[in-house]
Amino acid sequence: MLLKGVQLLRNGLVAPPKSYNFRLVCRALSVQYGDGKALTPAVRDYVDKCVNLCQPERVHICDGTQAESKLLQSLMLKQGTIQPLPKYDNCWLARTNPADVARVESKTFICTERKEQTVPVTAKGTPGTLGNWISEKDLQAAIGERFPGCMKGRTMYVIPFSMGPVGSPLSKIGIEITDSPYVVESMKIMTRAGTPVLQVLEKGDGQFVKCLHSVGNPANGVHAHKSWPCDPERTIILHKPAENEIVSYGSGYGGNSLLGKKCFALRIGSTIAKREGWLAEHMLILGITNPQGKKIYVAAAFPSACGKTNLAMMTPTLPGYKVECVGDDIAWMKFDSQGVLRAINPENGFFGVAPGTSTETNPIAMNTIFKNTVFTNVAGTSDGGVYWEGMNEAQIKDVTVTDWLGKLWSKESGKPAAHPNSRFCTPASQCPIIDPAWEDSAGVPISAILFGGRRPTGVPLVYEARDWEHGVFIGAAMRSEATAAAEHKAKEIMHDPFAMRPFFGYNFGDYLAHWLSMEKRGQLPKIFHVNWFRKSAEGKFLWPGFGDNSRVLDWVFRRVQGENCYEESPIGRLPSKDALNVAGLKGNIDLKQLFELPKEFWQQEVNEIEQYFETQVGDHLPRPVAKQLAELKKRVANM
Ligand code: GTP
Ligand code: SPV
Ligand code: MN
Repeated sequence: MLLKGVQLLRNGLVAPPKSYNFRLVCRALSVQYGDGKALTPAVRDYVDKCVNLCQPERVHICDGTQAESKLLQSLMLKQGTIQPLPKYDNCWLARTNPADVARVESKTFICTERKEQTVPVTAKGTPGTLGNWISEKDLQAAIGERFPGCMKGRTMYVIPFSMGPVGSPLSKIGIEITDSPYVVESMKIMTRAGTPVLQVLEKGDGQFVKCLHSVGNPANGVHAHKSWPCDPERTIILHKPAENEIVSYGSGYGGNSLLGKKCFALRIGSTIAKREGWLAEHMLILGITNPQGKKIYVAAAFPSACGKTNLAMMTPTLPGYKVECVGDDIAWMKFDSQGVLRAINPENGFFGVAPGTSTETNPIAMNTIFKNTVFTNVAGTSDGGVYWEGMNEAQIKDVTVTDWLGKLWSKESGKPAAHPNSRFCTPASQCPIIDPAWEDSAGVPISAILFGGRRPTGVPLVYEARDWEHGVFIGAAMRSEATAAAEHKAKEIMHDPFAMRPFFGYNFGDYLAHWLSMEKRGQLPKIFHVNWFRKSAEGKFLWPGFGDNSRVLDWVFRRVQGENCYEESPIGRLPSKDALNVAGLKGNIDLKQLFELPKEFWQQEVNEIEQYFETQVGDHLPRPVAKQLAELKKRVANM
């Protein structure tokens, strides 16, 4: 297909016409910042193709320095994208277009030759919910309708970045091309970005993931919101795993635009992991030391806005315990030559949910985020600070508050001051409990994996899988209340297998088979399911959560050490009587209600899972997972 001077070739999303010559463009185009010569030939070629397609006025090759940050901050100040927060040190507040506030799952696509490489074949008449497939032809058309000339008159930024420590054998490199200085500054926090990455590319195999991003052309008049250009109606996020390529258009927000995160580390990452025999997961990683001084590492998959950041930085209420943070959102895990499952956090920062973060719930986050941080869609205060729901209200006693929409706010309005998906973007290295091994290129050994979600009824505080196969089934059967992290209706209980529903890079059935295949690779961590969110009939949380979740980690720890502190139940292993350490727990905690397994609920749950597997996964469901469901069904019938 020929698109206004740009030919999009089959073996890549973005390719120039055959007659195209890089040196010609270089002469015509001013490299406004950075050193074009530092680019490897393959990177230059990619930049060149993007220049040809997007037709920017200038190119800025990011070096990752502080001087560069100063420059971009003053540019964003001038454009009104950010405002300073003088109450803190080098902190900024960005307010987005209210139409661009979260990930858009319905506009996120994976392109493979055959549809079932991306998604399972669903039952007749059932729309799939495990990802969206797009054909090559439609993908080319989508790019052709959006990208030609989209950066006219503006600057194209080239961000070399590493997921994982620069130069580590487990790390992978990406090049993100964007027209958003906000994305540049955020990527410099969330990844290791800048010139050193180019040096590694030069010395290594030269492989990188191609990431093209544009907010769209403000000159087209589609941007009502001057300081936050975006094109919400035409937003689209495209992935081509076979080419290690990502193209994202129209949104500047989070996972839509910081392409190292969900697009690369999870969607493309999971396809690379499948090929290479490892796992790329939506998981936090933490280290926990018990009162005897023994330390283990735990990974946990909870859906978006369901408590990963909080658990990863937890301050245990149980005396003698210490938690240290390796990562809060993504884990790359691989068995080493000794058969030990080792995990690295490919990220360099936290893009964490602001509302609910306070000195009571997450003091460690509060001690991390008030320097070198970009806040997005939180409220601002007249003393140059920030505010959100759940933060100590004493903060706003003598000041006026401007809400995330830029309007003067009062509590009486009944509206939230901060958007429920407002976030802080902050360097991981600033976390006071960052684990000493968080940048260890060998990764940390994982002894336990937790799955969890927001389950207001029926699901106990914690239970343990009977074995690996049962654990894989538990991951596959995960459900959780929808949150503001994506465009779904809040409160609806949705299936979110492995907390990966929005992030699978390939067919979920094949993903399950891949997880099952880990069984022969090495020593398997124990698998658990946790639920901090069970509610009483009055709608109150039954469990205090946060630091008291250390009581659940204590049980997990003891189970990992082989302590016989469990009893069997139809759904899995529960803490035996008195095995959960509740000493010193404040308030009246109704443990009976917290662990109750109502037969009717579990019958419905089993039917729902059965229905889901049948209609959504169909023939792609591996037999061992179907067998696990059948066995659970039998046990529940005999409850
Ligand atoms: P993503 O960054 O979207 O992947 O989310 P996340 O899983 O890191 O979620 P996060 O830890 O930021 O938690 C989101 C919300 O859940 C916040 O408002 C927290 O206050 C709340 N939360 C976290 N842990 C608990 C808990 O143990 N109990 C209760 N009741 N709420 C919690
Ligand atoms: C999530 O939604 O799981 C996030 C935030 O971690 S975002 O990066 O926007 O995807
Ligand atoms: Mn996440």
